[in-house]
Order: sequence, then structure tokens, then C-alpha cells
Amino acid sequence: MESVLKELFTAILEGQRDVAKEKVEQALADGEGPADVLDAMVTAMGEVGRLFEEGEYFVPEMLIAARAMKTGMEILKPELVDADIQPVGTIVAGTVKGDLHDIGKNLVRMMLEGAGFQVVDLGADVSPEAFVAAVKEYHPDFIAMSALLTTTMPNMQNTIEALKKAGVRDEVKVLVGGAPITDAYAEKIGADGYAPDASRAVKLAKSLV
Ligand code: B1M
Repeated sequence: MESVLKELFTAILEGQRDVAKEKVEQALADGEGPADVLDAMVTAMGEVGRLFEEGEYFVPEMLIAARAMKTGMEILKPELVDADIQPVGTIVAGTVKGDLHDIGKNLVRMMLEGAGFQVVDLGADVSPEAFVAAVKEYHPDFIAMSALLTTTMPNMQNTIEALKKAGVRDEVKVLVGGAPITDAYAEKIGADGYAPDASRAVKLAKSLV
């Protein structure tokens, strides 16, 4: 990796938002290709995920790294569009109906974006009908649903039922997560996958894309 890209990698890893912005600008000015600049940032986010799984990083470190990535992406995005670099896949994400907890979902979104996915974020308190409408509009590879309350977990199943009723269940893979969700629950409701944290949500999506 060229040295400016190494510096960009370190800036993302350490969550230095301003440095990340500066390094993306410098790399592009130096003639680095947008794909290589993106690769340096995605590799850094992969490393963030690894450090999180090993217990060296916690949620705050992951959040500030993701914010640095987001800042860098704002500079890089127009260049990626010009270079016609396609996202790894598209994901519609949201916290299910009745549930306002969005911190974990936001983290999952940021890590997925960091891994090169395009994410359509529907926010929190998302009805089954809104998920169905988004599947019809964006034709994503996945939907990622989050639930933090035992009382709202059933809305994951209700969303899957709504997808079936609308005839679009087979068009999309359904991923679920959130503190009360388990592998067994995901299987019971007919989801395609469960991830216990943001880092493993990325691995899961990558393995299924
Ligand atoms: Co609420 N809350 N809350 N709350 N809240 C919990 C969830 C609770 C466990 C606290 C407790 O009692 N110990 C409890 C639920 C109990 C239960 O259901 N059995 C609870 C309750 C009861 C409530 C209210 C009902 C309280 C009240 O009003 N009486 C109310 C409900 C409001 C509603 O949603 N309708 C309520 C409200 C709130 C606040 C608004 C004050 C605030 C949310 C702010 C916000 O999100 N914007 C809040 C908070 C902050 C919490 C706790 C303290 C923290 C949640 C959090 O952000 N964690 C929480 C207690 C706890 O979890 N320890 C609690 C950090 C976040 C990074 O982790 O969301 O788990 P998490 O996400 C992880 C993984 O789960 C996974 O990856 C993330 C990152 O690693 N993941 C996914 C998440 N979504 C995924 C999707 C995927 C994959 C992985 O898709 C593929």
C-alpha cells in the first residue's frame, strides 16, 4: 500500500475523522485510483471488526472509526460514481415496528457501508409494509432487521409474512439481529441469517451475497 493510503488506513482505524478526510483528498490529488482509496478504507474497517471481535475495540471505538470512514466516503463517493464502481450489494435496513432503538442498527449500517455495501436506511419503527415497499423499490440483496425489545421481536416474523404475501420473499435474503435475538429465533421465524454484532453482520452479508 502506498504511504498516503497507509496513513488513510491508520486514520480510519484510529477514528481520526479530519485526518481521514485530508488523506482521501491527498490520495486523489496524488492520482490514486478511487478503487484503491476505497480498498484502504474497507481494509481498515475489516481490521476494526477483527479488533472488536477480539475484545480489543468496543462499541465507541467502532463508532468513531465508522464515522471517520463516513467522512472519507463523502469525499470519495463522487469519484466512485464517475469511475462506475459498483457496491458489493444493496441492503435495506431498519428497526422493526414499535421499536425506537436505533444505535445498534446504525452501527450495523455503518459497518456494512464500510465493507462496500449500499445501505438504504429506513430508520426505526419500520412497519412490515414499509419494508415490503422498499424491497419493491430498491430490489436489495438483503433486508437487515433490528429489534431490541422482546415485545417487538414478533414484528420480524410479521415482516417476513408480509414479504411472502407480497410475493417478494424469494427476491431477498432476510437478516436479523439485536440484543434479544438468537440463532434459534432467526431459524424459527424463517430468516436467512442472524448476526450477534455489527462485525459479524458484515461477515454474514459477505458470505451470502
Ligand atoms: Co431501551 N430497553 N427502552 N432505550 N434500552 C433496552 C433494550 C432494555 C434491555 C433495557 C433494560 O430494561 N435492561 C429494555 C428491553 C427489555 C426487553 O425487551 N425485555 C428496554 C426498554 C424496556 C425500553 C423502553 C420500553 C423503556 C420505557 O419506556 N419504559 C423504551 C421503549 C421505546 C421503544 O422502542 N418503543 C426504551 C427506550 C430507550 C431509549 C429511547 C431511552 C434508548 C434508545 C435510544 C436509541 O436507540 N436512539 C434506549 C436504550 C439506549 C437502551 C439500552 C440501554 C441500550 C441499547 C443500545 O443502544 N445498545 C438497552 C439496554 C442494553 O441493551 N443493555 C435498552 C448499544 C448497541 C450498540 O447495541 O442495540 O444490541 P445493540 O446492537 C448490537 C447488536 O445487538 C447487533 O449489532 C449491534 C452492534 O454490535 N445488532 C444487529 C443490532 N441490530 C442488528 C441487526 C442486524 C445484525 C446485528 O441485522 C442483520
